[in-house]
Amino acid sequence: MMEKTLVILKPCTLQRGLTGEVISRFEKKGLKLCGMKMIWLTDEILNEHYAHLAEKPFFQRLKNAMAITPVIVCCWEGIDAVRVVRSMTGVTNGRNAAPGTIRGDYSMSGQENIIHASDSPENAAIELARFFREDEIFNYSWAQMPCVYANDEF
Ligand code: IDP
Ligand code: MG
Repeated sequence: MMEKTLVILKPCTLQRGLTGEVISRFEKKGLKLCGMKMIWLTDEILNEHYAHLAEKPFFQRLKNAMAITPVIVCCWEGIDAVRVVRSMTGVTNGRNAAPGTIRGDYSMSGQENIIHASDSPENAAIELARFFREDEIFNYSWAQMPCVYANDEF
């Protein structure tokens, strides 16, 4: 299924000058960039986005870390994009993430782990609506399409 998913380049990624590297990985994989902007995350949006972690002892520290600099939010599209991007991301703790994954290659931390990626199609839809207005997601004709996929795949 053609899907859109949310990726957030976290402040550690901006601080370390890794934004281009990370964006480049998704481009090279064959994902289509449908939206991208730099925003400063507010406490309000972080409370929503990390609601599932509100009871954790590291919750406040995590929120602080996510607002040290602006972040870059991206919308990537592809067949099974949610699963593909999650598998490129690797497990949460960078020290446990497999080499070849983004966290496995660039992170040594359980918190400072380079990107956020939506974990299900349902959450991807919710999260994209959380960070993007409708007119900030672009549907355009993509010249790479017939090279990235066989014509019976889309
Ligand atoms: P995910 O980003 O792999 O989906 P979640 O469990 O949804 O992982 O956690 C969201 C974010 O919270 C993580 O990416 C990481 O930055 C932070 N986090 C999760 N678990 C820990 C922890 O045990 N210590 C510190 N930070 C954590
Ligand atoms: Mg998560």
